[in-house]
Amino acid sequence: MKIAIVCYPTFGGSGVVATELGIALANRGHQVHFVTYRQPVRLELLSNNIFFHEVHVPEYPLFHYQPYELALSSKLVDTIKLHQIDLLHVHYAIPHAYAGYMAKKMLEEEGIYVPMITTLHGTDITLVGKHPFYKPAVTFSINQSDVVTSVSDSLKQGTLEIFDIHKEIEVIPNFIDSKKYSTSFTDCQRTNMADENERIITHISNFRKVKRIPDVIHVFHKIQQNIPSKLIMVGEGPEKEGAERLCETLGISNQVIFLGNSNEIDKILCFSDLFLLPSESESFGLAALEAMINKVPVISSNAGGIPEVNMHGVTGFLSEIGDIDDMVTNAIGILKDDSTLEQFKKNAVREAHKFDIAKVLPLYEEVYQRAYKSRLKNA
Ligand code: GMT
Repeated sequence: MKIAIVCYPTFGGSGVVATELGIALANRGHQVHFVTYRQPVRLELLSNNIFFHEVHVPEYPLFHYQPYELALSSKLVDTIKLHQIDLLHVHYAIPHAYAGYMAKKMLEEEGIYVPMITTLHGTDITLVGKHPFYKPAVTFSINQSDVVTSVSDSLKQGTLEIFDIHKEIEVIPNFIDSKKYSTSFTDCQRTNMADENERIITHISNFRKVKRIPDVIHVFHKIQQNIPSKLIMVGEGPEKEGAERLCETLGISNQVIFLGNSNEIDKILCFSDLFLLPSESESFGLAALEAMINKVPVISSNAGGIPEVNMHGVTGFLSEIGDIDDMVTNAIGILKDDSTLEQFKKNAVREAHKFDIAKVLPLYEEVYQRAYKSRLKNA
């Protein structure tokens, strides 16, 4: 099949999922065309069945806001016609489902019918999409999609509560390619990061408010009073500066390493003993799953879809949002001795395998087949 994928090309989870899905589809013999404003970060190599089409938005001084949706929908129309694309898969409703719908309509004028699959990822619904300024357009474009998928059951329920949706929402969870991790690094270069007697605790995110970065620091502050440890903070975002200042105030700057954005997440997770994810809201928590496949147990909040990934008492622990003391108690419970930590590590990787791409990819392919058949009906 020839599939056009629209996504954000940045470090965010939705872009990562879309890119990894595209790569996996290409490995299965499909032809995949990414349409976005920059080559996606995890898309290192293009090949004879992976293409990238850049959306350019020409600057014009009259416009206070440059019209990205317009440029994207035009690019979709051109790409779909030129490469005879069979279906369109848009990740993140805003503004991708809206631009995709416009492209569909323009193509229909020319007698071309392309089904559109919209995958909801989280903040497009829970944070941005529900804003009254966006809600009517988001509701409309979700309802106009041929198939709608959501990355967790929690996000599905949230979407149905917030919007007036009369389309079936199918849950297809996020995934991980466990084969990529079976050749795990044996030399984790742990000694570069911490002393031998120290535990390594990691947090990876886009450092937005929703991630509750101060909770990460406070939880670590209390853990290190009981257990010698280092904290590795990976990512960039608006809360980073405040986090650095908080570390100074608490006198723990020499134990916290800020690494910035990284393409070597698995190398970092390879030497980690614990992952912290105290988010306010999280539709799935792909970062937690990436930790788990790298044998790292997770201490998290119970927000949104996290309980569908992190199994309480098995792969880590869940706490109420903001319950720092409970997170500390749970973290110490895991880190206190090697045999307990080892058990949680084993559980984490075992549970992560349940989200292997080999199990999830067929669910997307089945959706594509169904949508493709509707294309034939409408042709
Ligand atoms: O977490 C973020 O702020 C990034 C956001 C995104 O749009 O990429 O992540 C969302 O999608 C991921 C992939 O489906 C999910 O794993 C994250 O849980 C979700 N984030 C939120 O719901 C806050």
